[in-house]
Amino acid sequence: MEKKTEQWSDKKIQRRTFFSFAGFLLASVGGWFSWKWFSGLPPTNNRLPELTRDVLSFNERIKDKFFSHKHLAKTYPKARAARKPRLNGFIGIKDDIDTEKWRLEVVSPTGKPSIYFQLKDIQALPKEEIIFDFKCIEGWDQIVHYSGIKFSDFLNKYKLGKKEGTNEWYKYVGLETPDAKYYVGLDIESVLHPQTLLCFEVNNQPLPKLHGAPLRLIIPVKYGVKNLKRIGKMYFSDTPPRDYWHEYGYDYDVTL
Ligand SMILES: Nc1nc2c(c(=O)[nH]1)N[C@H]1C(S)=C(S)[C@@H](COP(=O)(O)O)O[C@H]1N2
Ligand SMILES: [Mo]
Repeated sequence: MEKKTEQWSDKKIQRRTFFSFAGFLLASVGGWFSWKWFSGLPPTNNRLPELTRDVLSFNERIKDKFFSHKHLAKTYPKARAARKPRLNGFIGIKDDIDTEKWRLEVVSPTGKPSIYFQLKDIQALPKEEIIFDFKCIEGWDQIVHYSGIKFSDFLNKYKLGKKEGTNEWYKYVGLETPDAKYYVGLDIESVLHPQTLLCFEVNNQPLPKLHGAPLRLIIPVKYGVKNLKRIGKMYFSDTPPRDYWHEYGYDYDVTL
């Protein structure tokens, strides 16, 4: 009885050895043939650029994930958001504001008259929300829940931010409070980032005055300083717009 099992297992081992060796042979021969096929393709063959393009765009995707403005900030479940988000920085928002009379002024880069938007023009776009870790350069952070519209949707819908008659974006966007006391400059890549929002709600409620009513910027790829509250004016340029904290020596970019 014991003898028999031993014989069987010997046979099994032999069979396995044979198959794995055959598999190895097949793989090598297959590999050699596909290499022959690939390298032997005439340069005019359409399949060749297609294959290399696949590899290139794969590399591109990896690069974008780790090194570009396109990476997404981490998001959290709503339950993690602060019920009473911290308030910080009140430059340009201390005066009272009549949100009915408020308008967002968008300055024409070519000297035409400004365009003025009401809140309802902004709220006409698809609503988006984000729950993310808001980080202030002073050293605190907090998970917050904001809603608004994508900045990119706003620009695309109202055809703003591109050079006249072209498909080319201006390199920067400038934002200022209505009294021009606080102002920031933003690179266009960060403005067009899918998580960059023009917000009118926090925790599903209209923005309180000190969080930037009626409209504030939420730009999760940057530190708090760039998240301008109470936007009054927007403009476009190819040179870096003036930036309040940069004038006090902070890094212009403050990308996280
Ligand atoms: N108008 C205006 N926006 C501002 C500031 C400011 O002083 N004035 N401070 C900035 C800074 S430094 C931070 S950390 C955030 C704080 O936003 P919060 O008060 O909603 O938490 O607002 C930013 N936006
Ligand atoms: Mo901040």
